[in-house]
Order: sequence, then C-alpha cells, then structure tokens
Amino acid sequence: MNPAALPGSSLQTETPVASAVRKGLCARPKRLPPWLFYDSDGSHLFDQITRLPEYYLTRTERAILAANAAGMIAQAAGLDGAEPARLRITELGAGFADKTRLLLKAAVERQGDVLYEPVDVSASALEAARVRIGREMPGVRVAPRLMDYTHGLELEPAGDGERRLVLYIGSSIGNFEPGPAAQLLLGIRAGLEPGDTLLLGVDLRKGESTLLAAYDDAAGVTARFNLNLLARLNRELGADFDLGAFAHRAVWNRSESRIEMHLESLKAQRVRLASLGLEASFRAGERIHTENSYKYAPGQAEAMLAAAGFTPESTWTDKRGWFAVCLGRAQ
Ligand code: AVI
Repeated sequence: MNPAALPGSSLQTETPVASAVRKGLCARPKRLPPWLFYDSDGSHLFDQITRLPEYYLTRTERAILAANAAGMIAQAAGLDGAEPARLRITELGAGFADKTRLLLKAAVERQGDVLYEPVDVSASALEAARVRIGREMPGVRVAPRLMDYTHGLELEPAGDGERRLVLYIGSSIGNFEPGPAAQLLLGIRAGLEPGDTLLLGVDLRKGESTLLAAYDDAAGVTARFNLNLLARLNRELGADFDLGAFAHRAVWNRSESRIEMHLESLKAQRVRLASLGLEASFRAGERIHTENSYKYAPGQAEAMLAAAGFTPESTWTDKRGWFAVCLGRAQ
C-alpha cells in the first residue's frame, strides 16, 4: 500500500495541513499545495529568496512601482473621466514590504492620508503589518481584515466619494492554475463596486536559463525553501522524512508556460507520518510536485482581467519586458 493507513488513524479532527498532506500524498503523482511552504521558517526563507541575485521578480516589480507609483495612484483615483475619488487601499496578502509602501506613500502624498486594509488568513502576519506600517508610515491608518481571499472578498463598500484599489502584486496569481486563477479574479471582482480598481502584478515569459536560475539559485535558498516543506511535516505531523534523501528540482514546463518545483526521492524509501497514521513509499526518482509558477505572455494578464469583469486600463512594465503591473477597473 502506498501510502498505507496505519492502525489508530483518525480523520475526525484533521487540521487543514493534515488533510492537504493526506490528500496530496495519496494522489498520483504525489503533490503538496504551495501554501504549505509558508510556516514561520518558510516565510523567512521566502523573504531571503526575494533578495537573491537570481530572483529578479521582486526587484523588477519594485522598480516598476518606484517609477510609476504616483501615476498608478492617480489613475486608480479617477483618470477614467469620473470625478477623482479618495482611495482606500486593500492588499491581498499582508504586505509590509517596501513595494506596498511605495503605493501607500504615493496615496498619502496625493490625498493626505489613506486607509490600508491588508487581507490575510494569518492573524500574526496582519498584526505585524499593522504594527510596522502604523509605526513607520504616518498618514496610513491600518485596518486588518482576517479572511481567506481565495474564497472571495467580503468587504464593506468604500465610503461616499471613495474608491477601493486592490493590490494583488508579487505574481502571487502565478501560483494558481488557470482555472482557479480565473475564479480568484472573479471573486475579487464580485467584492468590488464599479469604478474600483485592481492592480495585478504578473511575471512574464522569458529565457529558460533566467527562469531556472531564479528557482534554483546558486546559494541553495530555494532548495531549502522547498525542503522546508518536508521539515514542516516532520515538525507538525510527526513525520520522519530524511531531508538528505530528497532533492530540490526546478523544471521549466514550456507547453504549460510554468516553472514547476518538485522534491525528488533519491532512493526507494518509506516515510511514516505518525499523526496521520500514514506510511508513504517512494520509488527512487519519484517526485512530489510542490509548486507551479506561471509565466504569462504579454497581454495575457489584461485578457484575464477582462474575462473577470475588469476593463484593463494601463500596463506598466520594465525595459526588458520581464514583469508587468496591470490596472483593471471594475465594470
Ligand atoms: C510567491 N510566489 C509568487 C513565488 C513565485 O515566484 O512563484 C514563490 C516562490 N517559489 C520559489 N521561489 C519563489
């Protein structure tokens, strides 16, 4: 049996982590969802990834925002022919990175102050964002919203004379398969009023060697990030994964236009997950698929916005055309 149910297993009180792992390790091929990366160690490793020389995404998007933040804010506030409105800014994911700050600063410069609503499932991430932004950015009032935005956005409408600008930056949309990505955008649109806007950051297709280096860096940080997933299962589910017996693999899947991350078993082995009452067996060379990161063609993000009920108004990109930030207005 692979994985085998061991005596004493109980499905009754399973946490989301436990049930995702049970489902993923019973699937063929085996897979684990990428949200499992982000425990405390994984979040720190991701933070290190964003500063790696090979990981061009964060610094390219930041440069686009730095050059265009004032224009983005002005456009979101009302270059669509309507009276310019005050903006409130809602961010999907609790960002306190300097990318978000660039937009908050531009909004404060334009309208004196701004209400900032970070949306996240993690209360501690929201609290950290509230404390840091509140302390470091006078003029920004932080109103955290504890919510899983992948199941839709339930927000009070913006006030009179106000419009909401939703930020979904960092190419986070790229970690969703096309169907769920389209559903996610529809869910965001459903939570907005006509005239509100969505600023979407997407990573664009580029040469294979650049892509592979970004997901398999020389210092091995991305490998540690991927392997931390198994370490997390050891910590949280009483598993006995031998981290030395699995290797990080990054693959460019050209036909699907995505980087895939896998964990490859270096030998035939059995792994016990005590709190799941499961034993998983692996063949030598067998992989667990842990992440997809889609890379979009120029114009594709605008088409995705249009399909979800947004009018794509502007796209900002860098000189090399590596990353795009698109503004769509809710119809
Ligand atoms: C969060 N997300 C956009 C990252 C990406 O590039 O797909 C996650 C990541 N995985 C490996 N490196 C970074």
